[in-house]
Amino acid sequence: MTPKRFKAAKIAAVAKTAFVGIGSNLGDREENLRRAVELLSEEDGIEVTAVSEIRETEPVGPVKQGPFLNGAVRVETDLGPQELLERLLALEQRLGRVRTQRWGPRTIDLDLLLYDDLYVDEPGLTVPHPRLRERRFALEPLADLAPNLEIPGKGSISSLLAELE
Ligand code: GSY
Repeated sequence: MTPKRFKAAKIAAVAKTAFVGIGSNLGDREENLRRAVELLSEEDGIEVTAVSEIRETEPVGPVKQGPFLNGAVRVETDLGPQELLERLLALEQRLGRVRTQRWGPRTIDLDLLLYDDLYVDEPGLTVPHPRLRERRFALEPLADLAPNLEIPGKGSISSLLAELE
């Protein structure tokens, strides 16, 4: 009997769900975000499964700068969290991000917000993102995609947003 042939899947059957925050406040912000999502979806081992609403948000933090466009993306991936983070950093570079000033303006920001129900605290990798709780600009897009999602050790996204009210 001839074995059935299957088209190779882009990602393994056992994939993890992760959420990536996207932001831009330099150059053509909308185009930067659009291109980031496009490149992310072209990466091996990453499938973009949902994109939140994109919102204009006031800058948060110590640096005076222009407003951001922020959103979030849900991905299915067979990469581990460290490898996924490395891909995000490489994509930021491809999209022209130059790290000159901490907290400063940027063409693109790709933040690993959540990876499955994993809690990791290692040098260079903290998941859930360490400042997620304080960041309405990250929580609101996450709420578009998964309002009832539990953030390990912190509660649901909607309850964290309610705490910010
Ligand atoms: O890592 C976040 C970069 N960032 C942002 C942002 O994405 N949005 C808003 N509204 N303020 C910010 N401040 C910083 S730093």
